[in-house]
Amino acid sequence: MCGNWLTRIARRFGFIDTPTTGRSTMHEERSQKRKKRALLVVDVQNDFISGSLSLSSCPSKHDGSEVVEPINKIVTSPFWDLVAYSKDWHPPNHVSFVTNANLRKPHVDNKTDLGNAAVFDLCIFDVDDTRIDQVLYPAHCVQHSEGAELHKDLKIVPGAVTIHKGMNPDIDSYSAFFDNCRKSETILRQVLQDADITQVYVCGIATDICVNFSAFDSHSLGFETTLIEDCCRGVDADKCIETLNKMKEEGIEVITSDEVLKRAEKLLTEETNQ
Ligand code: VGL
Ligand code: ZN
Repeated sequence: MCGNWLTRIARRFGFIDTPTTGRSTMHEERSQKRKKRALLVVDVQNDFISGSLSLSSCPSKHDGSEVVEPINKIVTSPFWDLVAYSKDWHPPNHVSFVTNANLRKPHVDNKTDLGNAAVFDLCIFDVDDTRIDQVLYPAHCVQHSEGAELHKDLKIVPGAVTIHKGMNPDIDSYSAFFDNCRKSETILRQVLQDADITQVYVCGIATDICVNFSAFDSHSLGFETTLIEDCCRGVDADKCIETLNKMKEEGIEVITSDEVLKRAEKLLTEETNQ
């Protein structure tokens, strides 16, 4: 175990060659060092734009459809080595639905009347002796429903990966990487690692919820993480500002889609001049 670990570190820092590839050429060394970028498009689904959990009916009153144009502008760029779209993908008995508040046992610390629970109430459930803190929402993004589809005008690039999340009826999943209890994870981390991705750019809906959790998980997993702010809309405008400030404090870069295009252009010029 210890030997394997040392070997991996030594290989990572270039002290030894990997036995499978033998001595690497200059070209291979350059491409090994090259940064690889992924774009993660979070939850650009009908229910958050025009459906049951439309941002326009949330405190922010945002128009979620406004993310489509700036995302379409960047998503087809050769800047990306990988593009992933996440989808909130809930079963009908999901713990986050206000209509299901009565289905589960209240935890001793719960203060909300589960018989009269309302949207945005915080409930505390006891599921198999695990405490589940859950904000309630209208039923949304039910598996295979129209509301769970991505917005019809969003460009889907060939070869992109779809990440489904929130399938466990008892545990919500704001992040495209892990559920809210970090008990299970989606395929996203593995997909990014298999493609040697080092940088993850995040955009989509909602800035203060699923985009927030996905970006922080990406950062905590060691990916250089960037938020594209004009490609995001949120549930609560003040919380969106708080989210962006916290990101900047903790080392998540916040930029615009125009800056992404500038970087893409610069990279293309560098590569053609090599
Ligand atoms: C989301 C609330 C509930 C999101 C998902 O995508 O931000 N928000 N489920
Ligand atoms: Zn959800």
